[in-house]
Amino acid sequence: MTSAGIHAAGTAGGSYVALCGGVGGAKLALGLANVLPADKLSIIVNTGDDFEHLGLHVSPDIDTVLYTLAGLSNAEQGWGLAGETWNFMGALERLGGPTWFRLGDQDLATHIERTERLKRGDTLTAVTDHLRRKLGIAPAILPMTDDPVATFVTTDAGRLPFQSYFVAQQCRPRVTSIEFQGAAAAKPTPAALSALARPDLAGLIICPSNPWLSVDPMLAIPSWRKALSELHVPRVAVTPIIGGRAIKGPTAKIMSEFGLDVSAASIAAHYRGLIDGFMLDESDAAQSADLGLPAMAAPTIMRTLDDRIRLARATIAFCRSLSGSRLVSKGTT
Ligand code: FO1
Repeated sequence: MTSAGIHAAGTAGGSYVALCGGVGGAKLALGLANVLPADKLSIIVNTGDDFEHLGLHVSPDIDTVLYTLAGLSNAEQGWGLAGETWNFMGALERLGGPTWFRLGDQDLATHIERTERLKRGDTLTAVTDHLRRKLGIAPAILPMTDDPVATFVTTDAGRLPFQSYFVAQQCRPRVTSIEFQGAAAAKPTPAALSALARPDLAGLIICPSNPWLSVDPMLAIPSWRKALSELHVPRVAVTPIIGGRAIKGPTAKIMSEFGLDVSAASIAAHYRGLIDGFMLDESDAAQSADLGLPAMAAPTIMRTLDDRIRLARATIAFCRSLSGSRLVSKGTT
């Protein structure tokens, strides 16, 4: 991120922590990285999608954030690299190997380098920081934990590991419950906790990721939920549901399978007690009044980089507008 890419206007020096999952979250993370100075943004990423595949440790949400912030991502696909080639997949297919989870030739280098470093004893945090630097990304990109956490989806087709549900079954099975194996014993990383403990922290932003699949893995880690509930700065969530539907992915489908209204209000209710403000799309502004917490309506559909920057600015401004009330309501310690 060149300094020219940073429009620091209106951030008044505070640092921000963004919680991010897959594609939708990465879009806002990119907007924030364009608006905030690099040393004022820490992006904390879900690792519940991680899995072992062909002997490689694959961290899809981390890679989506890395590639997006490096300007290398395949934007329309949402994951993987632009201009990717698939020679490895073709060669593997010829040998009868599994090709349901597609690993591009350049993408493969990420999984091999990460797996090698993890085998040498590096933490996922250290590996991710190495990859971030090599890809020329300025803000900190931090796994939510260095401990193993794996999302499993219980469906009418059985209990599926996340990638089997999401990729192999293309989210078709009906979901009855979601669990995060390992979360109860997992710990936030020291780097993530210190980002939350910074004296200049001015806000926490939950990016428009799927709450049930991409944010709940973090909230299922006891000391994560505790750390978030004890924050003395405004915590704002951005809706992934616009006009009753999700832009991408299974969020709306899972909500209806859980018997929830597919609405921004259901998202706000999901985060109740953990957020001080909720950003919804301007098309849903009418819902602002009955959310039971401060809400701001803004354009939340992000097609262009400018859309991402505009939403990032609006989210930061919303955090700052809450800072007075938040400190008063929490009292001064
Ligand atoms: N998503 C797919 O729908 N099909 C794939 O073949 C696929 C491969 C893949 C490889 C590396 C990677 O980092 C992500 C990949 N994804 C693929 C996306 C992955 O399923 C993510 O977990 C989702 O983006 C949800 O976060």
